[in-house]
Amino acid sequence: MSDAVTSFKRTLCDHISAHDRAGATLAALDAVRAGAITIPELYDLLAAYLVEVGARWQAGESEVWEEHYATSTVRTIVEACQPLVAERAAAPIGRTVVLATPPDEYHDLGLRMLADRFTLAGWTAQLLGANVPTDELIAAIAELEADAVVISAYTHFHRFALKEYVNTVRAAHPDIHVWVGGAAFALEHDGWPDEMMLKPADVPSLAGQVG
Ligand code: B12
Repeated sequence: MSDAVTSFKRTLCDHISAHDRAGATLAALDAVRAGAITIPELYDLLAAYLVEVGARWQAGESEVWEEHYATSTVRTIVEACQPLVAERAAAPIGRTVVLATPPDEYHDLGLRMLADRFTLAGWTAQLLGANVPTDELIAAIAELEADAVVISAYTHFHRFALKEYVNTVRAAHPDIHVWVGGAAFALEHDGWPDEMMLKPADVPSLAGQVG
């Protein structure tokens, strides 16, 4: 991490610890506009920060509401970056990706960030968000003329449920490219083919694999 990014992270954490959502959001936007940090670097930093927040709660060092507060502030920052994402997006590459989490999976912030990485790479990224019923995902893929679908799972329970979800989507859309990811796949992907695995950092080089 460069000195500028380390210093920005300290400023950001200070604002969130002081329950200053506006200050945190302005600090993030200023850092991106000034070129101190790129949007993907900002998202990596925010994702790592939330893992730290979760660990503090698990260790009994912070309250549940503080985890919710931090998550909600991070979401505000990500949404506030939307105009900057649109400004910095590569020229359209003529590919559409639909992003969703399966039923009962409410962890969608990582997926939200991933949607912006696709936009920056020139894709049309259509984010459906969390808890999307199978039939609705199948309908959206058709209506939005998607080339690919990205599905995220956070817990192993949801990773297990994902199998049927993916199989049903593939039966309805045999030609669609499916990528899965999220924290449930962070350590290994036993039982899942390599070609379905995706790393956020690889998004800029994906277009050639689809279509
Ligand atoms: C925020 C949060 C929540 C929020 C989610 C808000 C939201 N809309 O996303 C809320 C409050 C809803 C929540 C609920 C729950 N949570 Co929670 N939550 C967290 C927390 C603090 C942070 C997660 C997060 O947003 N991380 C930041 C994002 C950006 O990271 P990410 O999702 O991993 O995404 C990164 C990559 O994985 C990747 N990525 C994501 N998706 C995809 C997809 C593809 C294809 C690719 C390539 C990459 C990719 O991109 C990101 C990096 O750029 C973690 C703590 C932790 N240690 O992680 C617990 C945590 C995940 N939660 C946990 C639990 C247990 C729950 C609950 C069951 C709690 C409860 N008893 O109700 C419920 C489950 C609700 C449900 N049915 O889904 C556990 C999971 C344990 C486990 N592994 O089984 C954790 C780890 C907390 C803990 N230490 O116990 N949670």
